[in-house]
Amino acid sequence: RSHLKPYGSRAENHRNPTAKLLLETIERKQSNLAVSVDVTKSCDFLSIIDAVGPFVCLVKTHIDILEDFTQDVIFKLQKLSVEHDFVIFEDRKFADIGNTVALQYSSGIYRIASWSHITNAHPVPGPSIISGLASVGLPLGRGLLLLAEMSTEGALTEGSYTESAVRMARRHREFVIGFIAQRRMENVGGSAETEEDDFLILSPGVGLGARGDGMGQQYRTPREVVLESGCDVIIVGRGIYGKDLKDTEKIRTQATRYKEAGWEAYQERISV
Ligand code: BMP
Repeated sequence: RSHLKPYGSRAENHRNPTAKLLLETIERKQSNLAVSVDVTKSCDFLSIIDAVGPFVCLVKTHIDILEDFTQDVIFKLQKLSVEHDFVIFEDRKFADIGNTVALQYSSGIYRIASWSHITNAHPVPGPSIISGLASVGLPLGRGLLLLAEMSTEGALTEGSYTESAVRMARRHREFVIGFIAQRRMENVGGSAETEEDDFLILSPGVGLGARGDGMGQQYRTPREVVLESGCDVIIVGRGIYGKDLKDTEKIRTQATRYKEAGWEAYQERISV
């Protein structure tokens, strides 16, 4: 099974350049940690990214949360991405018809496709959401994740919905590099696993402290996510920066803690 192999050796299973880049970055930095930087001020956004940069394979953004957004933020984000060697993932969760998502992805204030290596979409509109986004993202070498499952209590992303998401992804392997999900998807949707089916599983809802946030979020530990559920990347937000956004020392300590927990779980996984 592909996820029992080292990240670096899995790069060859992928034709999409962003999938290769992510796997190679994970291997190079020995980190399967992604930090989700959900803060409203550009200065906090950039200082958290600068603090966690050395410890992560990927930075996940919700760019529309920033209340003082300017193009300069993107310029600085891209600079940090090169300096610290991490992949950028704008968690936009597109969910509209092909024509609309193509415009939302390429245009507007954010022009997401121009700077974000990876973005994601809900499969709810059907395959046209993939072709719409691919018309913009593929020529730029970008990659797409489908939301096959969500981490929240009572999420509707289960059963035949998740199975259909996996089947949609299999038909668009050139652009869909994997899933936002809580477990591996190889055995979902009726097809046996092949090397081709080496989808990347990025998993949010990860925490070493509380089991929830009182607003529906549910947390599992890196060990549960990586070792027991076979996910490839742990996505951690508040578990790393908490409430004190200026305490970069603490943020670094937390990032190191999650990085080590994620990597230990992976090493145990590939050693069996
Ligand atoms: P936190 O670790 O602070 O709970 O943040 C989780 C992040 O992952 C948020 O940015 C949220 O939008 C995202 N996310 C999630 O929590 N669950 C999902 O199923 C999908 C997500 O994108």
